[in-house]
Amino acid sequence: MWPVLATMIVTIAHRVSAHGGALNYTVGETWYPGYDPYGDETTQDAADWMPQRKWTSNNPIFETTNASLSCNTPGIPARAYIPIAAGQTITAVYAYWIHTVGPMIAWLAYCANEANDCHTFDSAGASWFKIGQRGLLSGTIESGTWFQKAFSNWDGRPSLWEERIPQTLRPGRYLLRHEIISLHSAHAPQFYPECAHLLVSGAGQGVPGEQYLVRIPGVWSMDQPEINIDIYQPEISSRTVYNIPGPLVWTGE
Ligand SMILES: [Cu+2]
Repeated sequence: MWPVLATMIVTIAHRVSAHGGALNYTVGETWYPGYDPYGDETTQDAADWMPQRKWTSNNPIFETTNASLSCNTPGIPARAYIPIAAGQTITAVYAYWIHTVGPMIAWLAYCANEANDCHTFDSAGASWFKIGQRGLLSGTIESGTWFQKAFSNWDGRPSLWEERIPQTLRPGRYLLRHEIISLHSAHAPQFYPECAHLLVSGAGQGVPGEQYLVRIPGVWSMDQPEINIDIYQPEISSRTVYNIPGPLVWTGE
């Protein structure tokens, strides 16, 4: 499995020179291919096996109010689901990642229509909650080690981002959203979101409270100093703390 995956990823990496996104997912030993933004659209749009919402460019989104901020452009729902048990870990696989500064956040949203069907669920109406976030691990905002910096690599191997589905989460169908925010351009944050469909099993009853829930777009704004930031400004560049904005992570406890 892994040599095949690595070969495919290197192929994609060579074809697409800039930026990036979540290309595949793994749960345990099982690999779920996502939407290849530079692959054949007709085949992928009709694919029964596709668990990732459609995206057609790995370019960033720049506007905090852009409707595509929820599930990228065009964000058309997928047909399939990645099965996962609450408490299990899912790994998002990126071909490679080149940016180094800014937070990375994993989100879930219950597909809150009558049928609990993500294929007919509009992400504009989603109530998102964080299940994990990764920020500045050591050093300073400008030159320290962010998770994003550790995540980026140039050696041809994929970058792996693991997050756990909260153990107590109520089972059902959910959107999973991986978001990388890159802050290397002063006052010009870049957002890289991709969404997948999850079918969560388990016996939990956990539902996050209102204080954990946000709309996307909505959660980010250029009024937030952590988003509208100039990391090269001396007073900011030397800081050793970066508070990831938005709600607290819901751990299920
Ligand atoms: Cu980029």
